[in-house]
Formats: sequence, C-alpha cells, structure tokens
Amino acid sequence: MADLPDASTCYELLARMTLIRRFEEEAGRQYQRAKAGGFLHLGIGEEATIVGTTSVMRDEDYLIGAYRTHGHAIARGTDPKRVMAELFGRVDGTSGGRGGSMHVFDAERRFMGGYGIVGGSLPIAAGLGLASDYRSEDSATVCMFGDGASNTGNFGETMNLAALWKLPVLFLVENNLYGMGTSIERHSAQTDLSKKAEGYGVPGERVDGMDVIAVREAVAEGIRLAREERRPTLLEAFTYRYRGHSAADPEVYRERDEVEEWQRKDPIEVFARRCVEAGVLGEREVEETRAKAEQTVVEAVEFADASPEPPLDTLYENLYVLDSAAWYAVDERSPEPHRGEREEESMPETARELAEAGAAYAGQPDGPRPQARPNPAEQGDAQEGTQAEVAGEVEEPEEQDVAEEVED
Ligand SMILES: Cc1ncc(C[n+]2csc(CCOP(=O)(O)OP(=O)(O)O)c2C)c(N)n1
Ligand SMILES: [Mg+2]
Repeated sequence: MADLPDASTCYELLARMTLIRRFEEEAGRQYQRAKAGGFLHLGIGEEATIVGTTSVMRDEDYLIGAYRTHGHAIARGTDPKRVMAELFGRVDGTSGGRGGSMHVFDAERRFMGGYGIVGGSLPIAAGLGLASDYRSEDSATVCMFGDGASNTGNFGETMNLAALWKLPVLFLVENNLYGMGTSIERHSAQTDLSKKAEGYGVPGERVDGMDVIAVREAVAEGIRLAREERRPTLLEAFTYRYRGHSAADPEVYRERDEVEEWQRKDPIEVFARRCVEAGVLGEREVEETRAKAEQTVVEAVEFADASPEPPLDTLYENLYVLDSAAWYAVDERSPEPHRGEREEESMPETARELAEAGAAYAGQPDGPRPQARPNPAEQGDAQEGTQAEVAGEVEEPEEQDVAEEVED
C-alpha cells in the first residue's frame, strides 16, 4: 500500500471527498423535492477516483468528464454554490442554469464539462490535447469516462489519434461495473479495460479506484507521461456507485449484498480511519471536515434557492446550429431555426485568421485541395500496392474538376 502524504494533504483529500459526498446526498434530496430538474446522476461511492485524480493536476491542465460530474467540478475548485444553482436551473449556475446536472462547465478552472452523449467527450479530449500542442502549452488533459463509454466508436477513433499524434492525454475509465443496468460482463467482450486500447497504441494500467492515494499516484504517473513524454495512456480505476444510475432507477440488475459489500470499502471512511490510525489526522479533524461540508452545502442550497430563474425573454439566447453551409440562429421570431448569414460572409476577422493558421499548421494550403496528390508509393510511405492493384484491377482515376466538386 502506498504511503500517506503529509498531514495537510491528507486533510485536504478527506475534506474534498467529504464535501462531494455531502453535496451529492443533498442534490438527491433536492431532486426529490423537485428543486432540481431534468436528470440527476450521482457519483456517491466514486469520490476517491475523482479527488485522487484532481489532486495531482495543475491549474493549467484540462479535465473533461461525462454526465456524472458534480464532484469533478467541485474537486477542480468550482464553487459548490454555483454547481447547486446549475442543478436548480438558476442564472448563477455554472452554465447560467441552462445545462443542468449533466452540463456543469467551468472554463476558468479548465473543467470542460459535463457531457450527456456517452463517449462524446473522448474526441473533445483529443482536441484539448491537440490544442495544448498547437499552442506549445505545458498542459495535459485528463479525460474521465465510464466503462460503458469504452464500447463506443468514439473510443477507438480517439485512441488511434491520441497514439498517432502523441497527444498529452490521460484517459481514465471510471469502471463502476455497470453501464446503466448492464454489467460489464454483459456489455464488453474485453472486461480488462486497461487492455482495451493496446491495439491502438495506448497502453493501460489498473488501479483501485476506492483508494485515493493509489489513484493519486497512478494519475500522477499518467499525467507525467502525457506532459513530459507525450505518451497517452489509459488508466482503469475500479469504483462503484452506491445509488442507482439516475434518480429514477429501480435497480433490478444488482443485489443489495453487492452494494453493501462495496460500501464496506467506502473510500471516505476507509481513508479517514487509515489517517487516524497512522496518527496523521485526529478524530477532531475528521469531524471538522464533516461539519465544514455540512455548512458549505447548506449555504449552497440557500444560494441556489435565492438565485433567480433566467428571464423568459432570454430563452433563445446562446442557441445556434451550424451546418456545412451556414450558421442558423434560433431567435425570438419563432422556435424554428432561421437561416443566418453565410458563414464566410459573417466570419469575423480573427476567426478567419485562426482558420488559416490552423490550415497552415496541418500542412494544408488554404482553399480547395490540390488536384494532384503525390503518390505515396514514390515517397516511400507505401511499398506495396493494395490487393486490387496487385491483381491489376484498378483503373487510373479520371481527373476531376475540383471547383465543380466543391460547388456540389
Ligand atoms: C450515445 C449515447 N448512447 C446512449 C445513451 C444512454 N445512456 C446514458 S448513460 C448510459 C450508460 C453509460 O455507462 P457508463 O459509460 O459506464 O457510465 P456510468 O453511468 O456508469 O457512469 C447510456 C447507455 C447516451 N446518453 N448517449
Ligand atoms: Mg459505468
């Protein structure tokens, strides 16, 4: 077992986990009172994985999660008042009350959400890693997602690019053994998730996600590899949610005994006991973390309750749709999208400059792609033809009019 860090670090780890636990218990209660709307996914039981991770991240590092992320935001330093206000749908919420439980977001602390689409945050994490490279920043990205998300197409696509482009990203799968009501044995052919990205060139490790110190050490190494060696890795943390998948879950897929067995390994209780037995913290300090958490959460509810709802006439603000040809704005005329100006006409100068710089960075000339691409075989990139070419079945492609293709 890894050694305990110094007393103030232990106190901080315990205090953070205790606050998140208390916050989520209260969020569940407020949901039942219909103060919080929409969906509510609680991560009670998963606090060590969250806090162990954020405790070794730097301010400039990015964190992105899925939809069970109240704790992730609080662990990153977001004010619990603003997280509670978001659950209540109020203007002082982290997303102005428009995102709700699944879309907590805090760009200032580089917590990039909160994402309702399973696996949807994985490619965004690759983008964050690429952004760090592009801007020559020292920052690393930690992408936390569920065992269920490892089955999405996004998982494979992201791992491939992360390995290929040597992106500074640590992928951390929070394996709580279920994707909604489907157990890992029933949803994943490969149940050792640390091996699931090996074939793409992203090696993995496993860690006890109920042990905050073990998580801390494993994540610190993953971040080091990302930051210093530009090597993406995958960390599988074993953890467990005590509550249902969401607030409305009859939990017919697991036995009460199983939940109780995990509760006996409770990350907060076990860590507090260990700190006291080692003489690093006193009982009084443990009690103090509970009292402080209680106080913070009471204040968060009061704050959220006092915060106004967004004014009705702002209903259509911050809504937009982008397709390949144009921006569409949704405004007060009617709820349907209205065709906006063409993107190229309205694109502000800075956006244009960035687009051009991006194209140059990626080695692409601005404008349509050149017609004749160099033959990789002549460049030494490909030594052998495809099966069809070898069999002489491939005709020379006819020249195409690029301008016409673009028009279509
Ligand atoms: C693309 C997509 N498919 C399906 C869903 C419905 N859905 C919501 S949560 C969930 C299970 C995800 O499980 P996991 O990734 O293990 O996360 P956990 O809930 O255990 O934290 C599913 C299938 C969704 N939100 N998005
Ligand atoms: Mg899961």
